[in-house]
Amino acid sequence: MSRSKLLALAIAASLFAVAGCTRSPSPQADTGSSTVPADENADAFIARVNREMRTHLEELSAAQWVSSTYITGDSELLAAKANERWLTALNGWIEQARRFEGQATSPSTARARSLLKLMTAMPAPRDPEKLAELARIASKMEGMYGSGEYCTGEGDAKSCRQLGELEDVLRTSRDYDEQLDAWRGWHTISQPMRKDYVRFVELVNQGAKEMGFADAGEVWRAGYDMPPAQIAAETDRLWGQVKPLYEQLHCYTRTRLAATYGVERGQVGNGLLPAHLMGNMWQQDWSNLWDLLQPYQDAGSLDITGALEAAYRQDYTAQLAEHAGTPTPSEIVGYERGAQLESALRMTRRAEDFYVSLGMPKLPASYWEKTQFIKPRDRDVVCHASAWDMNMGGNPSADPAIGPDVRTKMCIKPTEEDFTTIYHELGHVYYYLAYGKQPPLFQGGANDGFHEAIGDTIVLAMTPKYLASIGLVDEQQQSHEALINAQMRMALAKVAFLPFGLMIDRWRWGVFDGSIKPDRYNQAWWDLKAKYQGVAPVQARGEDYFDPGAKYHVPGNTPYTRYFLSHVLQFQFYKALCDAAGFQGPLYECSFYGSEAAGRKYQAMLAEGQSQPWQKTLKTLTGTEQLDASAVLEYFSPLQQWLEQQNEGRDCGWSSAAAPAAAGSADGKD
Ligand code: X8Z
Ligand code: ZN
Repeated sequence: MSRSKLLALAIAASLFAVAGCTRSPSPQADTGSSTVPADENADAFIARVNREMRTHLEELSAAQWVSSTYITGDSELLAAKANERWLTALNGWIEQARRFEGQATSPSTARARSLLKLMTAMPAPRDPEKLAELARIASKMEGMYGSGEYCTGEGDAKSCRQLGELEDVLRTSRDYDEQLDAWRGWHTISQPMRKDYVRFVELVNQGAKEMGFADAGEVWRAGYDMPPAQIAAETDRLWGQVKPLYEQLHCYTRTRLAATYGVERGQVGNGLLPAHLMGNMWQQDWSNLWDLLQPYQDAGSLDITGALEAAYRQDYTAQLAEHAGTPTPSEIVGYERGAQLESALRMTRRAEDFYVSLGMPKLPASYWEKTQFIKPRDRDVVCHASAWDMNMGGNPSADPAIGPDVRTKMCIKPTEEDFTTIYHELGHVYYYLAYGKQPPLFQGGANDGFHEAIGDTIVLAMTPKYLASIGLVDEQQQSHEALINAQMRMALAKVAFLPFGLMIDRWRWGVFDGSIKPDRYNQAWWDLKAKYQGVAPVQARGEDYFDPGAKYHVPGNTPYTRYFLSHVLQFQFYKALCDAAGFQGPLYECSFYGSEAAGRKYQAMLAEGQSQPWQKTLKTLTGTEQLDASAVLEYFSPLQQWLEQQNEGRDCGWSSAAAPAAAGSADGKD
């Protein structure tokens, strides 16, 4: 998880007012908070918070790492307790900071003070019992998601599948009913979360109000160095820029689905795409539909998953071949896992190589020792990919020799999606490493969208030429057909994502501000899915379901607007780095692999962390302070033209009113 995610799990309001500022131990001593010196000025206060914060976060990260990589009731309890201690300490600091309100301080101290509150994604009530309840619910929901499974059959015939296996069905099967079963199956895991989520919303809203915000959604929107209302308008503006491109992709995809499944089954209602047929549980990335959507069959293969799988199989058969005699079933499993790990390590080393080619350091040895690369066999883990900064760049106060402890946690499979996700995660890791020398309060993305965009910018530079250079695809033809294929590959990941990146927090903002009440949670979710993405379930999804909870970031309480912003910012970064690398030519052809000039510029941006308003950081890299989706449009301009030709004469667009009403019962029958 990114550090702001850690903070998201953990930040809260205060238990005690310490305005008295005595030197005697405060009543919080048992929670780990230090005493508050009576004569402490604002600078000294921030310095102390920075010291104490590092110690707290080390403990919290360790507890959360264990609970995410070894889900049990015990690890859940320990993570909740660590979270509680952290939340309490943070409350104390927020309260203590009030002493300095209205005081003139250095700009850096003023910024650090305002960040204390603004980093809060899970504001907790002051009441210690409610704070503890919130910490428990947060751990519980994350555990429920991580251990979620869909079981069918009974007795000896009972079989259970977790998310990874259900995703495999959506990725590889083109059987309508089989996909529907996998999609519906996964969405059963979140039904029991609904009650917890309702309570969670009450608690974080109370915490937000106690901090002076209208609700928890406003806390989230306040983290963008602009008035909270403005970020909503900004995201609307950006969506307006890219919506016509999305609509073209949607229209083309609908036609291909109709060709595959028939006109009746290829759409829902008036032009909506069936949720279970998009190759992805949440319809956020359509890359897995490559077999249906590839524009030209004979224009060079871009089958990255095929190449990764072939390499995996080769490892596996090589290991088997070395075995004398017939291997036992457990030896076979051992070989499979050996090959899976080898494949995951190879993919990760490949991603590291890109960063190193830009002049960035190699990953520390501890990264390779402590990372979770593949899904363990013997226990439940949260497979959702994340990057962790365990000790904020080392702990000089404990031991100056302790270096950074950065890790990733994934359940890597040899697929294109996981391959690009590794590049994404290493973007977080290189951000942690670059800003590790900043004081803890400034260790974060310039805004959270920056953190998400670092690795994805590298993914944009994974051009067919780069992929061919690392042996994942064949030498590419130089033809218009090959270009359109390459653009389509990128669009299925990047353009398809845009409305999804927007709708999740449109839902949560509404939930937090009370305009979406619990009795309409699911209805409102599918209304927004229809409105923004133009997708719908093929059977009604009543309020017995809690479909938002089947997406990690809802039970994990990770704000999502960051990903929408990232999908705009990464094109701005990409263009700037291409310029820095001296690239000339159409944007979509640029790879800055191997450019130390681009790397230096990137690294300089990363090293700033969140020490200054993001607009300033953006300007240093790109020359503008504005978020702007025109680089997205510039990049995809050949594809947009091609799609417009393909769609000519077709009735594009959709009517969201035609989504099946969410009024059905939980068994899916209307
Ligand atoms: O959650 C993630 C990363 C970890 S920050 C794997 N992403 C979003 C998602 O999976 O929903 C990356 C893209 C969007
Ligand atoms: Zn991320």
